[in-house]
Amino acid sequence: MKKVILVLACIVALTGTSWGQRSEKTINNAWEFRKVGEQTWEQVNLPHTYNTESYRQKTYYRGPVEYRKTLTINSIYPSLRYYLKIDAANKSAEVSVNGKDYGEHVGGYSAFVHDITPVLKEGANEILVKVDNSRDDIAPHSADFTFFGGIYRDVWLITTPQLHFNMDNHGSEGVFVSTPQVSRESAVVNVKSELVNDTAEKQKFVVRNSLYDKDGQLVQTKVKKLSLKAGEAMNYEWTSDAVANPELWSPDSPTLYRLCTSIEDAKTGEVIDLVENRIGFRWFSIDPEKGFFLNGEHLKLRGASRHQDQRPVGVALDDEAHRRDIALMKEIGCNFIRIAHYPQDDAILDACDELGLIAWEETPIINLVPDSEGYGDRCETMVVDMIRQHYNHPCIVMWGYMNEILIGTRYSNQDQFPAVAERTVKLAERLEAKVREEDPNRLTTMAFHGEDIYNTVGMAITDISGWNVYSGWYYGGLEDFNAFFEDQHSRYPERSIIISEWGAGSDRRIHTDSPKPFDFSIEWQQEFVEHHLRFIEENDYIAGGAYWNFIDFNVASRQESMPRINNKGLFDNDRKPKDVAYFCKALWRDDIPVLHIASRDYPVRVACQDAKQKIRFYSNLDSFELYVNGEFKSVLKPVEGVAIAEIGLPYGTSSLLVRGTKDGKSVSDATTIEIKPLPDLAKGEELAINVGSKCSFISDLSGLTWLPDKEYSEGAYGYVGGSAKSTTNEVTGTQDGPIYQTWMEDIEEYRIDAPAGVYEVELLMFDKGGDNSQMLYLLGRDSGQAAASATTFGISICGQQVEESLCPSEGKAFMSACRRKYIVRNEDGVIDIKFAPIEGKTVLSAVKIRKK
Ligand code: GCB
Ligand code: CA
Repeated sequence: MKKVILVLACIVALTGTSWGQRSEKTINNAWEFRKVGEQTWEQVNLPHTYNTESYRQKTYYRGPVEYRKTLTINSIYPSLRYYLKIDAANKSAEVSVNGKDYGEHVGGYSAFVHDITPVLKEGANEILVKVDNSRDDIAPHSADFTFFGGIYRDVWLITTPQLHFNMDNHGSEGVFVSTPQVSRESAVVNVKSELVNDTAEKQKFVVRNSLYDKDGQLVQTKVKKLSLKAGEAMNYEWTSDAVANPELWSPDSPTLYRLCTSIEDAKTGEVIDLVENRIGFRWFSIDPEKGFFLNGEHLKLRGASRHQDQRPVGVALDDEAHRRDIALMKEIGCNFIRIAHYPQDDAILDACDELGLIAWEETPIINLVPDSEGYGDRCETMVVDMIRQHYNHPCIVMWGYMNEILIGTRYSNQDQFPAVAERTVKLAERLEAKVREEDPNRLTTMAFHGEDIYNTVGMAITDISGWNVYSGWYYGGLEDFNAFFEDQHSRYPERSIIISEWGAGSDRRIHTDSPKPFDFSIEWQQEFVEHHLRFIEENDYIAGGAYWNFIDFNVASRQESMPRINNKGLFDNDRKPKDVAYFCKALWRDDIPVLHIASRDYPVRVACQDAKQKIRFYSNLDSFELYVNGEFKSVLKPVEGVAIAEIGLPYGTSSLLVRGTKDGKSVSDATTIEIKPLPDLAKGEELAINVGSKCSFISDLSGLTWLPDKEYSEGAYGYVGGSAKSTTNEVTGTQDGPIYQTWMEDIEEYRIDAPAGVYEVELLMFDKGGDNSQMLYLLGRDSGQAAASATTFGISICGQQVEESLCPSEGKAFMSACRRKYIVRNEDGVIDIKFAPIEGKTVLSAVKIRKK
């Protein structure tokens, strides 16, 4: 053995070849950052974004910035080439190294590589990266998410030997692996490798492809002798022999093989360059009647779309945070992910390969194709970047390239629709052809918004029509969801359908017994998800669905109940599951018992002693037992994942325990619910009412519950006259926006029966000003516009005039919270608050009273 090594060493010494090695390392530390125009540089680490203010304010910095780093290289080896790889910089990036300009990369969601060998020197090297997230000429044109700027993924220094796999191909590794034929009996691997000889001599070498199974056993190895003249490049394609009885890749069993593609010295066998890929053997098809098939078996695609931000770091997430998300999705039973609306971190793709999530990945071409010079070219570059970079991932089954691309002229600028539609169809046809040329082995798709126009203008050109349908949320009721798809399927029976988006918002502070669309209650989201998900499950012609969204995500411009957040998540932005996530789990997972008391989102309730509490349980068991405070209560039998119990609970904290078995495995869940009595005015407790709403609102600042409103009846509280109104526009100047966003308009009186005494009465109001409704999908208009005249009215409480002429906006603070306390004397056991209109309509959003 020793001898052989000696001999080899001699050969290397004699021929004088020293190839050096491929190495890859991140260089994320000790960068500096500044906005263009600023003098001082700030120390930062990558990944980094300069937009985390988007969690706090509706506008965020969009403009040019600079990053710089001094890269110290101790020794430069002439046998090596040096590359700088940036995994993502949003939206455009211009790199220069030691003053040499490398031009611009467009697109904020894919990697790019520069060969810095010619300019690199021993000692200090200056890297400068100019990034700009304000570029409207780069997709997305507009979208419902924050365009976080920055170098927000890893930066790598990569070296390769001078004879190497091509590093100059759209950020790819120069090796493209596919599995064009797979069956249970046999599979074939195809490997296209791009080889480059950057040495000054002709090189003779071999390319070796070795396939290993999941245990590391060699399955096949093949070599090919090749040669390249100095400075030349070539492609070499290898198709493996049939692999007998391959272990297939699937969500249940994501088996990965390993493929090593190497360039080896023809004489010595020394490995010169080496690239490793993982392979999943699977095949798939889609049928407009029967849905999606993986490895010949029907598989309902069950999943969610995933945005990538997390407070407080924005999109500058470390790999483990990305992987955590895929693990959470897997845990609730997803077998599918729509990687929306843009290519994501390699860590996501790796995790999908490993955990078995089937992926749709897409480019961020959204809302509108603007009439801007070169837009289509830049879109095509993004498509090619995405496909070449993620081509080797077995998880990817479909490529998407546009989202709701016709919506941009549907709600405004409708006169431009024909021209927009024409150029959109043209670009779609171009990109569709490009995707098919780049990757004939995957399916194509795109996401339409729920209007028939996509069919009529000629956009239905992809293998799968993705539909984003929000019935039961932005429009229509739950049943309209079913009707939409039944109609599509009957009129276009030859089209394969996937539900690329469906979702409803929710806010843990908001609860009700009578939920309805757009109340942002936890309860509406639950009813909505329960209905829609069952429909998706039950209809084979629907290939599957991607719930919108896996998480509550940041949209700086979004208003609604949690400004800056689109709160349709199954998980919140911190990745805490909402109860409804367990409904998905109950429906989707069959391999483990699922039993969840769905009261975590509403653990503290204000109610009368023993008043019936509606409690949901999400479970895949046939039946389970419920115990309250240690006492057996009942046996519950879930129907399609849900059981509901109405149980009276005493004041204080009660314990709930459920337990049962499934397939011989026992499971239990336990939690507590606290019932707080209604406030006792005599004791000085506060009575707070969320006027104009059937929902209670629990402040996450004070913990105070604002009770649902009702019409006045004797012995209680309530409004007299007026009509209930609501808005999804933001009310500024408060953390408790939802209290204001529902109100009574034209209210005459608010009455509260209360023991006599001196009271502090607090009224919450706002003036919505002019016509300022935020439009569907956020396509335009803003809040807080001045009105022609400001709402003004007088108020008297307990017969005492407390406001002769109150103008909540004072003529300028429209859409802004106005909260006033009055000290009044209640002598006859009723606090009656009377409103007298002067200008516009009287309004009241909430009232709170406390006996002094
Ligand atoms: C959509 C968009 C998505 C939005 C979503 C919503 O249709 O494709 O980007 O976030 O609706 O929540 O309104
Ligand atoms: Ca209210």
